[in-house]
Amino acid sequence: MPAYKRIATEEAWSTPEVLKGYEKVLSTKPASWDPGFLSLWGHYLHSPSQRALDLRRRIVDLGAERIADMDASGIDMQLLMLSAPGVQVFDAGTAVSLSVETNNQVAEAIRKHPTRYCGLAAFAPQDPKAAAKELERAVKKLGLKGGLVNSHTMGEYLDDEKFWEIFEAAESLDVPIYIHPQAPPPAMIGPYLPRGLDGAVFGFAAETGLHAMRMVFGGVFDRFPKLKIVLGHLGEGLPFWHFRLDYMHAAIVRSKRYPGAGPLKRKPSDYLKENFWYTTSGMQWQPAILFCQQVLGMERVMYAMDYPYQFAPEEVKVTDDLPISDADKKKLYQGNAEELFGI
Ligand code: 1DF
Ligand code: MN
Repeated sequence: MPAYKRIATEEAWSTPEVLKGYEKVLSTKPASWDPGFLSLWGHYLHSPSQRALDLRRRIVDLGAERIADMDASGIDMQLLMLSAPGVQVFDAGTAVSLSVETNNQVAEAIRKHPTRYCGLAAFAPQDPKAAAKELERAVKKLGLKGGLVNSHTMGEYLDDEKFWEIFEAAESLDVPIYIHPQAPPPAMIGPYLPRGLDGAVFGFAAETGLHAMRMVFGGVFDRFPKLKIVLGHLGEGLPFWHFRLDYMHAAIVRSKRYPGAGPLKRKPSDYLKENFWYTTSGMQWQPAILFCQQVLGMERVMYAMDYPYQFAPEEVKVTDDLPISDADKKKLYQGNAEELFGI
């Protein structure tokens, strides 16, 4: 028995109602409306491949099969989040009502299995006021641990001030917002598609890293200095970029090159170190994990599996075998998540 609980912090679920909504989007919107969504859910909902079959069964299950899979891979607890793109492809009314409905459902599963599950709240950025209200309800009434946004909402990013009441709510509730990937939006995805680079293989990281950097350069954290953001996939590559981001941002500011990229109170890397937390989802590779721990600090990196997309029990061993102390392993697997999410 290890001397820590394994809490997996980016674990996906969905509901038959949301998947039915995706079917409706796929059958009613033209393919050009959102090629990334078509690539992702056109595949997972319709492919006869074993990977897609397993995914369709596992993603909607919060009962016996999921718990058995957790037991088989040594996962004590999952932090559940509504799988990408969540409610963010629906019209505002549908998105708000489905966010409320899915938050109620995940809260019910957590009540049934309080030692195995905790969760984040879905919300609908399409209606920022309703999103802020739902985040507050989900945290205060349902006991969810923060909010989840599946990156862009129909091509829009949260650095746009019209979304900032969501950050106001998160800051005043003192809960983090997880920015989970989704496919790049129509304006970005063109060159990714022909070589299969739009999804989790690379496009997700380009899109989600961009989202985080728009927030940093857009001054979101000067306006909301206590805002806590979580990124998966070891920060979508951003930890590797600190030096260049700082150097080039300073050059951009000095030369007054862009009206939308003005001076900031701190260096870009300071925000990435002080306002962001990181999970290891899909990145069970020791050199990358050790680099992130070195650059970001032992307190900032948390374990995640990315079930059921990356249900790989053997990868737990990679994390167990990291050449770090048992105390640091406990931070990675348990302590950092307990502290950040209030588990
Ligand atoms: C995939 C990967 C899909 C991740 C996901 O949600 C997801 C995938 C739709 O492999 O297609 O969350 N992921 O986080 O790496
Ligand atoms: Mn994921």
